[in-house]
Amino acid sequence: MAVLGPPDTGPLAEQSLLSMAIGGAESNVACGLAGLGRRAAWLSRLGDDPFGRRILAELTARGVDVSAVETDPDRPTGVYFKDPAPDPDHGPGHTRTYYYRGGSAASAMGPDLAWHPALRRARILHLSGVAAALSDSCARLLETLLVGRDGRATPGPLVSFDVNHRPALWRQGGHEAADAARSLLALARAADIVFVGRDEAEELWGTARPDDIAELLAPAPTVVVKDAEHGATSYGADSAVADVPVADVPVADVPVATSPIATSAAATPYAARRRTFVPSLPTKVVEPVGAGDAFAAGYLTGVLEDRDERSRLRLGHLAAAAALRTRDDVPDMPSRTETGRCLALHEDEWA
Ligand code: KDG
Repeated sequence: MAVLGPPDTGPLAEQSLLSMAIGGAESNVACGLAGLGRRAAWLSRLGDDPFGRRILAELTARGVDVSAVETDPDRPTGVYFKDPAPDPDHGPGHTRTYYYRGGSAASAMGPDLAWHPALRRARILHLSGVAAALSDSCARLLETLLVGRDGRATPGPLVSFDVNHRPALWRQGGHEAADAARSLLALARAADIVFVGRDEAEELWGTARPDDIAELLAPAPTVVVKDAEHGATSYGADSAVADVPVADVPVADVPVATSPIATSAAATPYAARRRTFVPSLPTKVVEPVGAGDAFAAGYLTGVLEDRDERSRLRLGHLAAAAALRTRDDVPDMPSRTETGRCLALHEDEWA
């Protein structure tokens, strides 16, 4: 998406000049991975318009492979606006977003894309719940990629899923809160790695304790529960990527599900699994948008580099801190020297 917003913290309604940047959960993750030195590709659809051209140019400049991105001559690129004025639902410090994505090129993606050759070359396919709310066809694409997998026995990329609940998009699509809860739960349970915020799990499913969230999302082999400035807890096994074939396209932007999905997944007891907590880094927050995507990029970098769980979570926090310090959705990632220094810190020296 193109992102338009005021250059400062003034209310959107009072602005005469807006600056343009790029955003969108999946492309943000792709940029984060590329910024951390991994190979990343983004698969989506853009309009044949200046917004689409800007997105392609910026992703390319950031090192993301956009060769699989399709252009739709009949539909516009999705756009969203940021309003830094206090949000009545969330209070000060929370940027409000206004979406113009109905009928966009990306919203017309559908299940046919699940067979795109680029997806088979990837080691990790990263998907986001934002796409589930975009359209019914996008919803079916995510269902095909996640729920429609032949169990986890089918060879293919490790599938990572960030719940990314966006109530405004679900409302725009004419859905009740219960539709989002049901759909996102089924998608999350079908993933190999799930990222979810403690607050969004509470809002969606009424479950606030990280242990309970992990239990709810079983049988996903790895569940990472993020708790804002407090820290992140992961549940699962270190061997999550050991069995997947290695190829070279780590990220794809593919939309998800809107239609009702059964919620009867069998519960795997997480109590017996590895539980790792790493506190967040103290950081001056300029704007939180994009921090979750940066966290996912950092964590997945750790997975691709076969690092231990603590290092994966540390990389997530480091990348998230970079996003929190900027108003842009896509931050510059910490250098190799910086990540190396932070990974080497003793536990007492971290945070
Ligand atoms: O996670 C950050 C993204 O939310 C932002 O860049 C825009 O994808 C976006 C969305 O729909 O909220």
